[in-house]
Amino acid sequence: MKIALLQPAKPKDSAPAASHWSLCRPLSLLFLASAIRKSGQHTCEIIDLERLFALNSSATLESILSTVKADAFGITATTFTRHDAIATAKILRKYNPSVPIIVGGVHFMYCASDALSSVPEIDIVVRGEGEQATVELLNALSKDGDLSSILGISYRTSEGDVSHNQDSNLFEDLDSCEIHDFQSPADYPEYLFGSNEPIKAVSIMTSRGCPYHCLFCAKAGMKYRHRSSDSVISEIKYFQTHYGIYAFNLLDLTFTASPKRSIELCNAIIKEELDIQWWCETRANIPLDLIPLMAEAGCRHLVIGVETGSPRILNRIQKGVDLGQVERVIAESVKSGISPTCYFMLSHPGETYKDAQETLTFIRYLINKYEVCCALQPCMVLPGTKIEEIARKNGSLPHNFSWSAPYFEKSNLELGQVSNIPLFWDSLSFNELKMLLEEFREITESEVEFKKIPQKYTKFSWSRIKTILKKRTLNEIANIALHDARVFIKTISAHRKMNRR
Ligand code: B12
Ligand code: SF4
Repeated sequence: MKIALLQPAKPKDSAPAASHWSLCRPLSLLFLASAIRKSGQHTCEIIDLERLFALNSSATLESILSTVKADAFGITATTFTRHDAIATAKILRKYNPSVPIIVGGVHFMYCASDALSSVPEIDIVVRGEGEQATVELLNALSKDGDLSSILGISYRTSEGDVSHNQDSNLFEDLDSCEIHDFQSPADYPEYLFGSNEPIKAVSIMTSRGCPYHCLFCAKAGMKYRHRSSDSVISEIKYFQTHYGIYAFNLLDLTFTASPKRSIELCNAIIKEELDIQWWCETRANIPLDLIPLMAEAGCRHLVIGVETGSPRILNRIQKGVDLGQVERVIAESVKSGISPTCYFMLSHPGETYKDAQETLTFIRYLINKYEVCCALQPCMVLPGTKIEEIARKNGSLPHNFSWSAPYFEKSNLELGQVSNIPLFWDSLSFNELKMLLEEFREITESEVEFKKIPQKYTKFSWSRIKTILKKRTLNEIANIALHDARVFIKTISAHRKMNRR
């Protein structure tokens, strides 16, 4: 059986920020493709509509989809792309009335009933990780069509009722997913996240899940599992040898969720002298001595979810860290040559204007003292989160809110947010949020411009220079030298500007 796996295009009315999001290979579909290939019984084709539209903005969804032929369709979606996923399903059904349409991904996994009862074109929802369920679905659809024993799916029965099978187990054998040879990274303009310079990069995942329970997070509390160091190293080497890529965005939910494993992987990267640069997301409660090791293994940028500068709110949202830990991780990162970015949010449950002011004060302090980059945005409501539960109770979401119904909130755009995901409202008003975000922009515009100094060029260790000399051609070394000289001059002039102020 052949399945066409589709990633929807991104909505056209996105916030300005969305235009900067880089295209990256659709990892979720690549994992499914790898499982299908491994089954040896079925085939698949990946259609990345986001990429196709980025290449050709005058194409229409209908013109692309009308020619796609398969025995089943699988569509992935985030909450941001849910409406485009639904539009995709409708067009596919129009041209293929009897071909089953399966949906999955972080959006649909938490609102299967909603999707099946509101969108007749969706036949099956895969509620969890899709590797096993997709293969089992293809097996069943190619035989008698009996779906009753497939774990982790919801579907419409022949009587038209929605039926939910039991949850599936999480996928454990992460080393078995070989996705590196699907879709060339050369087709994706992906760069190292957090870097001021466009450094060609590719996204990889070294683990899945996160043991923490942040109220707003769509993947909170999902069991943590990781790949072996050998498997990660061999994927890195594959991209180095086949594509000359030396920079990697590690898309793990929390790269440091298991410090023991992070230490193991960093040591393996150092031992192999891979000479890579990488970006990852972490939390403030990691052992401080892990940070210099990560730097030695090539970590250049990391994101820390700080969320708020108010100790009261930090406690209330059960982040499990304090502001002292945040500051220590930042200080250690900067000292080690890693540039940290701190993510903050406004409009947490119970957050007052005074709490929000504390967030701005903390941001100003971090920028002044450590020259860190900070991002601030209002809290969004995502399906399956604790925040969704609270939003339905406090009226922030109407009680009959459906994730499948059209949703366009123009005022979100005024706050720099995507227009199709509801924001969480509690104590802060729209005008207060707007003022706070304006104040944040003023802080960052005046401070960051002069203070964001590329740490990696000020901290060139001798061992790194030796590794580069060993690995690169003369031409590449000359390019690196030119590039560094340019950044050095920029840095000096930024310092001079700062001193004049
Ligand atoms: C890379 C990334 C981005 C990139 C690019 C994403 C892109 N091109 O789509 C950028 C930086 C642009 C980005 C932006 C945003 N992101 Co983002 N991002 C991620 C990240 C780190 C990795 C996504 C990924 O590849 N996951 C790996 C795959 C394997 O997981 P998966 O998608 O769940 O797939 C499995 C199952 O769901 C299932 N499955 C998936 N699809 C399908 C389809 C079928 C047919 C089947 C059967 C099964 C199935 O099988 C898969 C394998 O087991 C995730 C966090 C994470 N680690 O997952 C956040 C995440 C996806 N982002 C998130 C958010 C909130 C955003 C933003 C809204 C941020 C913002 N505040 O503006 C924007 C929206 C952009 C968007 N396109 O949706 C949330 C999504 C929540 C939600 N309900 O949608 C996540 C989960 C982070 C989080 N912890 O909450 N993001
Ligand atoms: S630490 Fe990050 S990934 Fe884990 S639950 Fe919190 S926000 Fe989600």
